Amino acid sequence: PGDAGEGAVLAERQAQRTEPPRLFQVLMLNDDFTPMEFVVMVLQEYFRHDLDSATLIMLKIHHEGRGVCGVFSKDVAATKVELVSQAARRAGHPLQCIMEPA
Ligand code: NFA
Repeated sequence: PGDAGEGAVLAERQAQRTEPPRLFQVLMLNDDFTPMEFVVMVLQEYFRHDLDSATLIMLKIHHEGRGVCGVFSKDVAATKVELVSQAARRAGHPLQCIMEPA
């Protein structure tokens, strides 16, 4: 009576052992050649930003040199970097997309 029970105790121990997933920022870097419209398109299509948000992030990158596109688990961040880098290469733009621990 008033006791959580063996199952609940084991579940609590398991919860304490499990580390929260580490998060990674995906960023884009400024360059002198990639069109602003391409960067806005990438932010909308690959990161699900709306036009206003995508435009603000693109301008931040343009003026400050880098900007955060989103924060994801490690595997999702790595996939975003790969897909964006491929899209930029395919379009002939030098746009750089990287990830770092959040
Ligand atoms: N600096 C680029 C230009 O003037 C635009 C740009 C913004 C490129 C953000 C890369 C990232 N065309």
